[in-house]
Amino acid sequence: MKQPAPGTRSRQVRAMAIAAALMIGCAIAIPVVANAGIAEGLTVAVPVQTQRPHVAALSSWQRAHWYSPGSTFTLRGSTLKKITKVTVSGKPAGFVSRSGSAIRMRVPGFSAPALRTVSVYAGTRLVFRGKLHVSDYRVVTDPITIGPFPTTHVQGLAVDEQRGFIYYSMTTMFVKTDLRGKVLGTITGLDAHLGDLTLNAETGEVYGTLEYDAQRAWTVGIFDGPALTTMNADAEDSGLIDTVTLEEVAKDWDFDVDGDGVVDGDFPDSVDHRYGTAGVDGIAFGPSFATGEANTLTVAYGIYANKLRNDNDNQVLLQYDISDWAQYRHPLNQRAIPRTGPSAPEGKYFVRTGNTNWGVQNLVYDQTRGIYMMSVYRSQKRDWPHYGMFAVKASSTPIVKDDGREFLPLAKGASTDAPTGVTGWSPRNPYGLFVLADGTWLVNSDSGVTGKRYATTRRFQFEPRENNPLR
Ligand SMILES: [Ca+2]
Ligand SMILES: [Ca+2]
Ligand SMILES: [Ca+2]
Repeated sequence: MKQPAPGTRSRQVRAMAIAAALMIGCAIAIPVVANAGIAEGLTVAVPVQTQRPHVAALSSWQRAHWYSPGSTFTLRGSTLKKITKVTVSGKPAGFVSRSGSAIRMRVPGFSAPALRTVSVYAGTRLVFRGKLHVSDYRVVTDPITIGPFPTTHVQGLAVDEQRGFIYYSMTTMFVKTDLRGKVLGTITGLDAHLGDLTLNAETGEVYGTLEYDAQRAWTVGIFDGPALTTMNADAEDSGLIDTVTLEEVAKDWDFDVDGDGVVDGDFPDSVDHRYGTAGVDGIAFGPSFATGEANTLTVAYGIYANKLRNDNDNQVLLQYDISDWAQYRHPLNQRAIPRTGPSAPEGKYFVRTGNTNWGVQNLVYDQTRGIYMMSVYRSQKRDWPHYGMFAVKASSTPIVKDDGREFLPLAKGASTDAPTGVTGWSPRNPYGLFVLADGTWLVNSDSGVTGKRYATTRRFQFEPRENNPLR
């Protein structure tokens, strides 16, 4: 390529600088001695911007949230009047409203959900670049109904916003859909009770409570959700499920409470089974109560309803650091559940709510409010309130009782029962809960008959002052 003659390049630099200065309209020309290696004895005009349009970065909330085409996002900053164009991955975003410090933009449509680049221009000049998750799906605004499935009712829900999947536990079936509810795969052949679900956002794997009562094996089933792409994949042959057995649960279930030398079988009226332990159900990832460490797994007990004993008036939560669980994971073998797992949890906590029918049904962590929420089938005991949801702050300090047990206080609900001090909410029974990164709640309801069962997922805002807080 031919080199420009000495002076040509410097004239171009100067012309460009002056053009830029004129475009901004308030530049001041300052004589600058250019690098002698480029040209000698030249002056160039350097624009000084006194009113540079400024766009603040998109907030982490905006980046994390999935936007549907047609929905809006907001750019904030100062002196935004000069902004002439905003694009999302090259497609123009529509101005909805603008003020001096905020512009609301409409998200353009795309054929596939992805992380999209937001570019903001003042004239031809790019003044900001950021990222927004854009999805063609409307999971979060429209009700989704799936089914019918040849099972009993829906038990749990987990949503992977990043990868675009929803997972359902249908008691004996595991169902994967896209964010519109189109079924992408199912796992059948589960000879167990699959209860609540949760998502390990780091790996995309789904963790669910999987009970093999006849073998007295209470496990966490780890489902390779992203890899499930077929209908009726076999629970064992597909290789999609690992189990980790929780021996702590077996220790409490096997406890001979009345000391007659015999541990009763699996029935609610039994006096055995310490704390009324029936198994496991609620499960959620969230912070550790002991260390605050994120991505700690909490598993809640299923508890028998029994009005004739008092050691069953608490929910029981076990917390596990799963970072060393690779050593315990074993492919599902339903004839002989591998009893590999941690011998004890990192933390074991009691929450006084009164006895409830089957303990914690759904456990979720709401990161925007810093609370764990437990939904239950209500208490049958006369002297206790019959709330359906209870919250515990992740930051709460456990209170150690004389017998060494650690108790977590309830966070204040919409109603409080003065005699017991129990506080909570009274929603309609959810059959699966999940809280999205932006703090909106997804709630399952159940319909149909056994053998032809449907699940419907709806989006709600959580209103902590309302007795029915999900509306
Ligand atoms: Ca006994
Ligand atoms: Ca359940
Ligand atoms: Ca859960």
